[in-house]
Amino acid sequence: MTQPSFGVIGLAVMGENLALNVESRGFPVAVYNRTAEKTKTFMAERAQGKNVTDTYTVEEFVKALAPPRKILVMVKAGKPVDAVISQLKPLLQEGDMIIDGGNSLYEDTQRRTEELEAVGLGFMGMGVSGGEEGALLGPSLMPGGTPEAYDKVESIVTKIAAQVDDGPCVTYIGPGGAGHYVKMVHNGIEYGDMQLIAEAYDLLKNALGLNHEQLSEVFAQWNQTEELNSFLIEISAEIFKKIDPETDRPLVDVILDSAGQKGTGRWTVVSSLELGIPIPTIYAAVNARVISSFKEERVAAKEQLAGPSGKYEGDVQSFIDKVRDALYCSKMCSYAQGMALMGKASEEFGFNLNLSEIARIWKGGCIIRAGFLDKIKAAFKENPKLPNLLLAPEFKQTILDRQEAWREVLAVSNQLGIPVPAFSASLDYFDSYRRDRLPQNLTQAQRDFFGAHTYERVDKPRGEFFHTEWMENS
Ligand code: NBP
Repeated sequence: MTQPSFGVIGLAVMGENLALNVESRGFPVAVYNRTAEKTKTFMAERAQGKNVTDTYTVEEFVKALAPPRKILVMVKAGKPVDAVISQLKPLLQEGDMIIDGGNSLYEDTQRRTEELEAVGLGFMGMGVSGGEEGALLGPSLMPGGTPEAYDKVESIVTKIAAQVDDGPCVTYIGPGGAGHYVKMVHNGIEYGDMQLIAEAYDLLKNALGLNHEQLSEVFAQWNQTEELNSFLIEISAEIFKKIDPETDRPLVDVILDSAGQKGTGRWTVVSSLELGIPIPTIYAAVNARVISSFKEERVAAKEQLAGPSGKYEGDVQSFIDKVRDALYCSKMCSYAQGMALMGKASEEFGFNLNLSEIARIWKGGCIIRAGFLDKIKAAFKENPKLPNLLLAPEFKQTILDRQEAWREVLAVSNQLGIPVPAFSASLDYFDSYRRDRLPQNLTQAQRDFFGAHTYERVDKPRGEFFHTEWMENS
């Protein structure tokens, strides 16, 4: 058996499946997991007869690998990554490389890159998306680090990634924490997509009264459309069909309406606030998960805070079509926000991101994979400096054509008291972005009134600042 030069540390769902994926493409693999029992189970149940070397100490793991070693770390983000790095560091030699494939915060990746490069070791922060199945059969990969480090892993990552019509779903993203930054924004967009879909579901179920078979049919039809065809719409159609064996009810109805989160959505919002790029749809999605978690409080509040209820009384099919349009318009706004955030981060952190390529590698393997990413790819290929996706010819006309339906859906939601925070945040984003005059002239006047913060004037060049003694002679 050829000695492996590629190893995986961390045999939870992602590590196990990535190790098997790498092995299936013809690369022998060594594996190690802190808890030995997991390694033994993995070897017995999934890796038997495969080109996988099991090891039970970090020393044994490093010895099993031929230099230059490429070590993929798939452990829980945060302290565990530092713990693994500090165990590996004294055992590795110049030219070896650690690849952190977890959902690490990009700033941690930046720090780890500097620390390891200072001692002659390579380090890459690689975003991996696609969940369990993607990891096994082909994920979308977002590797960041030096171009030289990428050259060393290119032959492997291009083989293990999902393959789409225009190549493997992997590309060199950029230096330092670029890969993890892009993965973080991918997850923020994923939060946005999931919330928008949840709002569409809420409207179809509660404003129209569709049952679960009808919901499944609508989502399956939407999945056939060029604009909404996507993994998340596809799995939603399947979810509505699933019956709970215990209660014989649709399983989705039995699931508690309290959403979890692991932090990447929140990090995306924090970064957007730091960089001054509004991402209200994604922020609304994060907040929607938070408020959903106040289950007991919401149940108690229902008794005290009455509001409108009832069903939509117009034509059902036409309203379904309008919800589809509202979903698509909102989705365009959400992606416009995510792409704008990456554009700003690219400038600010010197990532030199290729937004067209990023849209391309999200076409397959990852959770947000969708037909319409092809259009985003084309838009940024045509104009890499596009200030906002909504201005791209591919999107501009579509949103203009559908805005009336979008507005009607929001009006109906408001009348019926059905919360649609991400639909609303998207429309507010659209309306704010397209307005040449916003009411922040008053904000500036107030700031100058109470804090002498000064203001600029519409009839004077930008950069000239004025102050008024507001209470004088009044
Ligand atoms: P988890 O995030 O659940 O992490 C479990 C793994 O971390 C186990 O192998 C565990 O070893 C190891 N570990 C921990 Br916890 N502390 C450790 C330490 N101090 N030293 C060494 N090992 C330690 O696994 P996962 O769900 O496979 O995800 C791995 C990474 O990939 C995470 O960063 C995750 O956010 C990211 N990710 C996950 C998905 C997904 O769908 N699950 C998708 C994309 C990215 P043990 O067995 O000894 O406890």
